[in-house]
Amino acid sequence: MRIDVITIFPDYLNPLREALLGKAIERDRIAVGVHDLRDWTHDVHRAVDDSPYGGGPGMVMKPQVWGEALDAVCGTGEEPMPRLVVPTPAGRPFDQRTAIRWSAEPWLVFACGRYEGIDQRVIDDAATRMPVEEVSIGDYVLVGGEVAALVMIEAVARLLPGVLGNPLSAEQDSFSDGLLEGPCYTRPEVWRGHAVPDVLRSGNHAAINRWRRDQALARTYRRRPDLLAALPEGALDKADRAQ
Ligand code: 6GU
Repeated sequence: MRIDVITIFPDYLNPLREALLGKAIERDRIAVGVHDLRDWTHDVHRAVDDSPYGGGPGMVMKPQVWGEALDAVCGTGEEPMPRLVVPTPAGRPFDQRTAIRWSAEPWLVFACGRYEGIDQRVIDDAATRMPVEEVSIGDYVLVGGEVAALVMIEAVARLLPGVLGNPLSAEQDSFSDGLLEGPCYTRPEVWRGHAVPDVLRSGNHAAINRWRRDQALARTYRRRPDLLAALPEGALDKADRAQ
């Protein structure tokens, strides 16, 4: 997969080169390009924003600069085009299903806005040539789209073949079955007076699986009742419902 990010703060994306994602880049599972939006300005001040039509607080990112940047990074429609992602608190919610869907794409481009946002015509114009999604990572407001892009890129990258050490981790994590994962434990058996639950040391794998499922159900019920309510018909078996 290829991932490009356009931003006025390229250094904000440095964490992409660390740890799991850095390894994935080294091993050529992903190719990442980070681009400075100001490279496409033409004035001495390298201005990327201007005051909003209609008045009000804040500044809006200028369409000309973004238009040239997207033409240069995404192409103009002759060749294959990427899926364009625009992080914004006004977007549709990003979730694990979005991450899974994007993980099948060959090429993603993230257009990170700052200030009040990007002139809407940039998004509308891009949508005439490529698929475009405006997405939010949650119900709170960040200063810009960079951190949100990092979050989404990490969620997508860990789903790619050969990125996670153990591919079962991606299959078994929270949300893969619509529930939160329950607690996990490692050695020692007793730590500061707290013991590991007996069942996990019993060697009885049917009992362990049942216990884990019950823990996941109980935790989801307490912390995210909205997820339980959203489970499809038939997702809970008889033993689940006895919980
Ligand atoms: Cl994607 N961008 C910004 N700037 N703020 C956000 C967000 C995105 N998602 C939640 N808050």
